[in-house]
Order: sequence, then structure tokens, then C-alpha cells
Amino acid sequence: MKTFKYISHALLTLVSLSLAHPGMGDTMAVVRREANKVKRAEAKVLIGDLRTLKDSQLTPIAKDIKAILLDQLDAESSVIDTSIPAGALGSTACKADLCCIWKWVSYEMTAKFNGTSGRCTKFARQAVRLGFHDAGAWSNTSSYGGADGSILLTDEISRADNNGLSAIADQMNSWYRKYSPYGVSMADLIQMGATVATVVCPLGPRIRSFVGRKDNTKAAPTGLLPGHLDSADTLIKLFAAKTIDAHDLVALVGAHTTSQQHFVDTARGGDPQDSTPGVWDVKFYPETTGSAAPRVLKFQSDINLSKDSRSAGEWKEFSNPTNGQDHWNEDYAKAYTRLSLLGVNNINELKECTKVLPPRRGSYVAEDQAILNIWLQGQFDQLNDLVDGAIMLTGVGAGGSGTVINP
Ligand code: HEM
Ligand SMILES: *[C@@H]1O[C@H](CO)[C@@H](O)[C@H](O)[C@H]1NC(C)=O
Ligand SMILES: *[C@@H]1O[C@H](CO)[C@@H](O)[C@H](O)[C@H]1NC(C)=O
Ligand SMILES: CC(=O)N[C@H]1CO[C@H](CO)[C@@H](O)[C@@H]1O
Repeated sequence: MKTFKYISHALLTLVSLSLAHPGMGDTMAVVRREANKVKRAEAKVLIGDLRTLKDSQLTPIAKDIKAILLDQLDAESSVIDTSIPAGALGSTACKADLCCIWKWVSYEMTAKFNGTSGRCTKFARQAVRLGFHDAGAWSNTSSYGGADGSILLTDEISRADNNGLSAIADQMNSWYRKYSPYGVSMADLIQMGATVATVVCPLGPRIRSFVGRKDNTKAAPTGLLPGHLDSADTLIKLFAAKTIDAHDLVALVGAHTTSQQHFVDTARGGDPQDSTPGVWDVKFYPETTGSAAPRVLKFQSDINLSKDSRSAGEWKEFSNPTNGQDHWNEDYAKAYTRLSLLGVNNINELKECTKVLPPRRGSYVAEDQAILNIWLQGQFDQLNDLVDGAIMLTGVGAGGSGTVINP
């Protein structure tokens, strides 16, 4: 019965897509993708309280989350509320509106995450990684850990796994001091930070954002985060125990498209993992498997994953310059939704505040590409910090604001 539902859904999608794209090559690619979807949906594992609750017991939001986890529903949304917040922080009007506080949080995060170049800042990229490192410290044998705020509520942040996250940790702690008196949990703040950051990065998906996670002041189990020297087999097994399959792992690791490392090779602090740090494009995938500019530093773990038979196929699909971006964004959004809910056992109580996220940007042109190109050749090390901060390198950019001296 279940199988029938998936297959008929896939067939319907197929029929409508073949009508929309009469090109035979396209249609065959779609056929393969839809057939894979059916297989994958069958293998998808439920998490938290969704494992035991019947459909009839689920709230509409929990039903949507379940459908996202089963690969039956998109996790991207363009629903946006551009009205001004219902009231000032702490006001009765703001307290009466669940997402009001999150609107204030989102404004503040967006300002911190968006650079004057329009690329996303180191705070944004660390926020995405922080979301992963809080939620990802969980496995299907853990009775605690996951997206529970413990990375910042305990001394977890000082573990070597979390090197490179200190700037966002300080910032997130400061936001927590400001917003927790109004009922915001650290767990939600961290996950909202990751989804706001993702959409602030140009081309990034606008991922549905749920709130209501509970905090935990017990440090997560150790040994559950990946290392940059890990083999593909180690990584695939590590993530499988988090209910994340090889396909979703390939999607998630694409977040390295925005990255600038500082601890893999300390002598090359600030060197990026593809030619466009701070941009949520798909260049990371082909540049990991193929040639890349001299300044690009590839992680061995990424190279290994790009080659394994269980992950290489998807790696190649995301590399496709024509439809790789949309395909990746869709898959990343679903996979991140799952990741952001690991260890969460009250999914049926969660609410949704996606509407507070800023709009996504579907295109991006770097006005300072000429100087970035020289930097990518390995010159001008003095620009590392500026690129990390997503600063416009050619002076005052379109959206930037210059300091006026002697007006
Ligand atoms: C396959 C397993 C993974 C490994 C081995 C890995 C390892 C690393 C390492 C070593 C860094 C550089 C840290 C530094 O030196 O400053 C990094 C950066 C980053 N990682 Fe991963 N990672 C993995 C998966 C993921 C996933 C699943 C996500 C998100 C969903 C993610 C998001 C990021 C981001 C956004 C950065 C950039 C941080 C910055 O620019 O400061 N990573 N990762
Ligand atoms: C945990 O995940 C692994 C990898 O998918 C699987 O082999 C194992 O059976 C799972 N264990 C539990 C308790 O669900
Ligand atoms: C981020 O900055 C760019 C360039 O300054 C601007 O075009 C864009 O609208 C900003 N994005 C948000 C969400 O504020
Ligand atoms: C197990 C495995 O495939 N390890 C490889 C990971 O990548 C590095 C460098 O790219 C290789 O040296 C390892 O053999």
C-alpha cells in the first residue's frame, strides 16, 4: 500500500515533468531520479517521537516534517512575512505572537551574516557548521545529544572537533543572553542560526525552520563527529548511524562550498574549499573531483567521498552546471531538516517560523571578481581576513555603506 503511494506519486511527477520537458535526455534523467526517489523513500528512517506516533495523532506541522523526512515533501519555502514585528522585544504584543521574537532574532542574524560584498560572512559559515556540530553529536544508540543546545551550554565547544567555531560561539552566547529571557532555547537559536545563515549566503535554499526544541545541559557523547582524514566508508557508516544515508551526506557536505578553513592547515588559514567562498553555489563538487585554483584546499574526506561508489553518482549530479544547483538545494534542505531534528523527541510539539527568514537570492555576481581571481592564484594573503568577512574588495559596493570622511 505504502509502496503504491510512493510509486504513484513518482509516476505523477514523471508525467507532469515529461509534459513540461519534452527533451528525451531530460526525461531519462528525470526517470532515473524519480526511480531513485522511490527506492530512497522506502529506506528512509523516522526519528524521535515520529517513530511511535500514528498519523492521526500528528499536528499538521509534524505531518509535514514526517513527509519531508520520507522524501515526499519539499523542505524549501518562500513563505515570507515582511511586515514589521508585532511589537518591541518584551512587549505584550510581541509575546502574543510566537514568531515575533524570531523576527527580531532573524534581523540581527541577517545583519551579522551578510557581508558588504553580498557574500556570507565567517559568522554565517560557522553558524551552519555549528548547527551541524550541535545536532550531529547523536547516533541511533544515543539516549541524549543531538539538536539540544549542549554544544554551547556545556564545555563541548572546547573539544578539538569544534575548532574554528569560537567566533560564532561567542556571538551565539551573546544572542542567547539577550533572547532567552523571552523563551528562546539555545537549541532553536543554533538551528535558526543555521537556516538564516544558509539563506543569507547567495543562492542558498530557504529551509523551513521549526522551533520548540528542548535544551540539555548534559554534554553530548564524544566520537560522533567526522574527521577530515576519514575514509568514505567511515563517513558513510558514521552518518548512517545518524539516519543520514550516503545521498544525504553528499548533499550536506556541499556546505563546504562556502567554507574557509583555519585548522586543517594552519599555515594556510583562510584558504577556501572551492573558488567561491561565501557563495552557496555548486562549484565545490566539480572542483573537489577535478582541477581547482591553487588557493583551494581540498579536504581528504571530501575527495574520498567524491570517489566512493555509494556517493560518487550524486556528487556528479550536483556538479551538473545546468540543474545541479536546484537539485542540490532541494536535497540539502531535506537532509538539513533531518539533521536539525536529531535527538529531538517532541517533534509533534514543534511550531514553524519560516516566515521570519530573509528572502533567498537566486543569483549573484561578484563585483570584486578580478581581485578575487588573483587571490585564488595564491597571491595577496593579506586579503584572507577580508574575504573571511565577506567584505567587498573593490571599495564601496552596491549594497555597502562607506564611511564618509569630511562630508
Ligand atoms: C563529511 C564530514 C565532514 C567533515 C570531515 C568536515 C570537516 C570540516 C573541517 C575540517 C572544516 C574546517 C574547519 C576549520 O579548519 O576552520 C569544516 C568547515 C565547514 N564545515 Fe564541515 N565537515 C563535514 C561535514 C559537514 C556538514 C555535514 C556540514 C553542514 C551541514 C558542514 C559544514 C561546514 C561549514 C559551513 C564549514 C565552513 C566553516 C567556516 O568557513 O568557518 N560540514 N568542515
Ligand atoms: C543504527 O544504524 C545502523 C546503521 O544504519 C544500523 O545498522 C543499526 O541497526 C541501527 N540501530 C538501531 C538501534 O536502530
Ligand atoms: C545582503 O547584502 C547584499 C549586498 O549588500 C544585498 O543585496 C542583499 O539584499 C542583502 N541580503 C539581505 C537578506 O539583507
Ligand atoms: C580510505 C581512503 O580512501 N583514504 C584516502 C582518503 O584520501 C586521501 C587523499 O585524498 C588518500 O591518501 C587516502 O588513501
